[in-house]
Amino acid sequence: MAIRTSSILMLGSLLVLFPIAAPGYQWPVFRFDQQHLITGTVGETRISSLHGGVDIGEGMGTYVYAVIDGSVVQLDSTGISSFVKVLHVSYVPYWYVYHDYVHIEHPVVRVGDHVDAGAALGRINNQSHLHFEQDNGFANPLFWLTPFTDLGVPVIEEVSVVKDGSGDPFPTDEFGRPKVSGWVDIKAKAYDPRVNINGSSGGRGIGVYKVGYEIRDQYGWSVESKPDKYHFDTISGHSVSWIYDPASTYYPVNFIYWVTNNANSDGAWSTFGLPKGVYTAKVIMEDITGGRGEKEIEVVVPTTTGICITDGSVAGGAQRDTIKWTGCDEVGYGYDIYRSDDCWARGTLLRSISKWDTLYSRDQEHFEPPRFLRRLC
Ligand SMILES: [Ca+2]
Ligand SMILES: [Ca+2]
Ligand SMILES: [Zn+2]
Repeated sequence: MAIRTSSILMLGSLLVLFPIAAPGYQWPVFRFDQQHLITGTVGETRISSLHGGVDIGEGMGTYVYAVIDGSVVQLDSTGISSFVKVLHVSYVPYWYVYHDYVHIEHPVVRVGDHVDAGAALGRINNQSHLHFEQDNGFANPLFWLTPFTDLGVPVIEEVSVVKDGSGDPFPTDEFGRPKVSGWVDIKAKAYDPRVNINGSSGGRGIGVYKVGYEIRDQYGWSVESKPDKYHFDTISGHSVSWIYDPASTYYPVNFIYWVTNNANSDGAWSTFGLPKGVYTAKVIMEDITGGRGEKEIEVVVPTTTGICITDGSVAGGAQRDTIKWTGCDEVGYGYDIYRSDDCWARGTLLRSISKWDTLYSRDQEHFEPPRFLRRLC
């Protein structure tokens, strides 16, 4: 994120930080110098897509004004998603930025008009909010709208773990703790409170800005720390289906995040090779001003469930190669074998094996180290 940032100059051994004010712009409804109720934000699920702007809760008929000067480049005065699109270009510093003011009826401007900051564009229609979008969802206006204060921190209502891929729950132990193995997905039902005009919590709820997690072992050592799996400076490159569980809804707000997935691809917490024991999975959510919510659950790794095979672990032979492993004391299980560059990230599935601990030499070329064994459960 380039805005609300700092320039760093190295002067000998002296590190100097020069805060540079964000470009910033005023609010698009009166009063311009006061923040307004935020009822939606960038990155929320809209089931088949992600919400690309900020929703400003104002009544039908409220006038909407340009936040910055520019040219009206597009306009649609029909339907509930009627909008006015304004392009601002400035040269020192060079900046061009598009703003869509959506749910505007009776626009009072026309394509080609120049508007100054504060010029009226039209009125909010029966959707009773202004959808305000910057650069078609490639930017988050909450970084620019000035002033903006957000005092309510994200609320994580529920954390759960499921099997990566199938989404099935794990069995639990006598204390109700999930007994995890293999690839684990962490899910969290969470929201950030709506933001009132004075920054206070305006009730339930809007999307969070940043999603991540941390895994600690029973001694408190962090075994995996990913506090920023994804965040919403933009929705570009973000996929609703990798971020949100399909049970999510936005009316009413019920956002269930796949915490272990990536913004645009699958992901999971790997328990392979972890010593058996009790672990805590902590979900971390942040809002755009750094307000932070956390919630953790205990899970149990009942047995060491995988082993990384590297050089020397495969005994070559004329007829077959024997894969050795440790930590697997049951019989009657099978494996999936994955190629892995680092023995941690899952690569290509090479083969599924049932019950055997041997591989025939004709498969040898497929099993060059490093490789990864996955036990099926
Ligand atoms: Ca907040
Ligand atoms: Ca996953
Ligand atoms: Zn919206």
